[in-house]
Amino acid sequence: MSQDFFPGVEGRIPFGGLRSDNPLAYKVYQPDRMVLGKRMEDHLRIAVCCWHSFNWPGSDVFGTGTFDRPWLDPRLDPMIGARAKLEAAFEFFDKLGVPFFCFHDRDLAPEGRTFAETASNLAAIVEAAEGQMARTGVKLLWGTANLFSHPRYAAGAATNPDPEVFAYAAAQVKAMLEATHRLGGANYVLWGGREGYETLLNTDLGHEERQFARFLELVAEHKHRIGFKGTLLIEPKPQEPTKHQYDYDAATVYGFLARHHLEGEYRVNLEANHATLAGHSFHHEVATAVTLGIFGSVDVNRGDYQNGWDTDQFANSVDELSLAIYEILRGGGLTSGGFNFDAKLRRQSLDRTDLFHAHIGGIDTLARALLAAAAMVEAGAIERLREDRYAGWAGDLGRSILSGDALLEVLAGRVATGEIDPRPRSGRQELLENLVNQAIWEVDAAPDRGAAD
Ligand code: XUL
Ligand code: CO
Repeated sequence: MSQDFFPGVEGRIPFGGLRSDNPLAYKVYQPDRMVLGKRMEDHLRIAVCCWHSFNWPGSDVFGTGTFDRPWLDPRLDPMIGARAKLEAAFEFFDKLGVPFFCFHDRDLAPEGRTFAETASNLAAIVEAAEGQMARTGVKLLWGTANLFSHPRYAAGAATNPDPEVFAYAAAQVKAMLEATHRLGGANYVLWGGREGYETLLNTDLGHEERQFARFLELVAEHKHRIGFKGTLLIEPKPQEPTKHQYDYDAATVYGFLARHHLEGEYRVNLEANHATLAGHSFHHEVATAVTLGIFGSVDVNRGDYQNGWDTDQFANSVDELSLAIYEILRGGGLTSGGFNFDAKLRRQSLDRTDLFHAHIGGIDTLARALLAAAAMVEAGAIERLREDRYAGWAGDLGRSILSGDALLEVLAGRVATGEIDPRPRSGRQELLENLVNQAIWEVDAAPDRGAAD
């Protein structure tokens, strides 16, 4: 396998600007550009994921892999393949110029014949990754354990009816949490793809809930035991592969965490198309998580509005992402989280450079959405209209209701005398929608607005 897996791209992807005719240049993304007093790179904290981009051959339920990923050849010694994959992945991260990557244990280190062999494979790859990280300066946004591909997890990992599977999953998460800690990961993610049910006829919902809560308690306990300072994140998804997943959406996850007194230990990693599958907009999911105090990180991608499954396409809508980023900025911005491209190429995107085109487009979309969201924050008009809508709550009546002084009897008395006689007011939705478009168009017209001096 070649030393240089992406010879079609020489060196770092440059910034070309909006008029650039170089398809392998950023049109908007400039890591050092200042936006609201912070570097663009620090606002977005972009990551590439290893699973779709390096460990998926381009297969679908009807067909085999189509991509040129020589390290996935089953005739190859799995560890030789794993090392070649790691090198190609770091060459890609470095040329793309992103600060972070993310991986599942099994994306980079193959499962062995025994747990001990698997653990030693992971340890060897973690050591190699450490070297690549030192060489390139690319950091780990988060690690996670694959608790869904192996047949042992067909009926769930933490929520499996067999406690031995629970124990096996616990051992796997312990190893990956420690690997993430060793690599200085900023977060650790738990996505429960098989934590749910296929049929209620064979499922003890209450028992599985207790198991799941216990699993999360044990992971949090181990995090503190080893001194891992990163954030634990749960990634909500309503279904697929399981018919129903317990971590349905941000609100469901919050309810579960609060019921088990775990809301101080976990936040959420929100994925754009998981929101769509749950019947929400991504804007809704981000706003809900920020409001509940559990917003953590983002898996950025998009679905297809005609398909009911997780198409994991690269994000390309500034309109949609600018609203989500607006909520993130209102909430104070990202802390340990980032924007991870949990997105995959289409099966016909066969050229090695297609992986660059996909990420460049997604990153520019994020950058543009950030500029639009920053313009909304700076103009302040949307926030002022929202505040004005609730202004009554700062008055005597509003305060007495919320403080608990005004009982129903008191309120009813004031209404009965005619002292309280509310008049409906406009919600100004169309005006607000125009202000959002104005911010987006303003960035179109003056792309350097907010740029560093
Ligand atoms: C699956 C998904 C996962 C998680 C990590 O839909 O999003 O890739 O992000 O396990
Ligand atoms: Co994801």
